[in-house]
Amino acid sequence: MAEFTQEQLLELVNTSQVAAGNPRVRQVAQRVVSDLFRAIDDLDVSPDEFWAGVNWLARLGASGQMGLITAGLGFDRLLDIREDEADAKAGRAAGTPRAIEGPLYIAGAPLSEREVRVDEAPQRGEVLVMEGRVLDTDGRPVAGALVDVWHANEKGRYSHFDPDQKDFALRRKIRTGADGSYRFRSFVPPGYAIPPNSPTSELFSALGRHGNRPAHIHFLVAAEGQRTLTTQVNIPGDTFLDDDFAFATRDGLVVTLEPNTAPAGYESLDVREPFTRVRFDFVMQKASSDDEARPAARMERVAA
Ligand code: MBD
Ligand code: FE
Repeated sequence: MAEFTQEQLLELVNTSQVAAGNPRVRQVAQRVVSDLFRAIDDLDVSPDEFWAGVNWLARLGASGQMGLITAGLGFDRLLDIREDEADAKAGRAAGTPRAIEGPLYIAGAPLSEREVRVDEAPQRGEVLVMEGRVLDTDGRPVAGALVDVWHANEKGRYSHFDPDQKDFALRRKIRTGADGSYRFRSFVPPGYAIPPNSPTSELFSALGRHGNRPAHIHFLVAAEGQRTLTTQVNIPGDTFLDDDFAFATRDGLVVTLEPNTAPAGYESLDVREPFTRVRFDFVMQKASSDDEARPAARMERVAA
């Protein structure tokens, strides 16, 4: 009764049940456990190897780096590819390409109407003004869209995850005007590198991989009746543009940096010197359900 082969044990683990539970959770858990049992046997994983893996997962969870690992092992991009495929199949592939949210979004950034300075004086790096409109797939402006923007500081670090930065530093929300327009001032950010001496860097060095992302700016764009758009734009010329550790860069999202020597018209953003201008319109798909239009980031969506 209590002596099992591997197969009998797996069957017991997967079928034991005293209540209905959640059928979908049962289905996914059964599959994952089955695949892991098989991997342990196929690869002859030793007890020390197994417990080293569990120890690493425990430290990973405690470090708050789960989202770095999902990105670095390609899961975040996989979900985007699958959504793109579903859109193509449904004949609704359109608008600005989606790009992964990443693990560094924080909800609740300060809201401004139409424009904002995202950074704070003193200026760090090249002055950047990014501007454009939020449009629907028919080219009509989306008024009152909420454009959440966040990016790394001059050291490649994100506020909230960095004790040296103020709350919501380099995180802002902009509501588009009647013509769908938005604009903001900041600086051209550098790339990002995973923290050294961390569970993530431990795995990446064991895999012989680097943990760099090319310079980028994140956006979460939400508007009534439109499908919430999560995307990023990339700064051209970065060494890691085609070698992103998170596999997240995409055609159509590498912006053009335009040198602009005439700051007239940008006084409200305190721009008084030559600056780098980026023009970019966000094009949103029409939402096919209220759920698709929820103005929520990935963890807000699934929070109990
Ligand atoms: C980032 O800045 C990022 O955007 C992602 C996806 C993963 C790690 C750091
Ligand atoms: Fe990022």
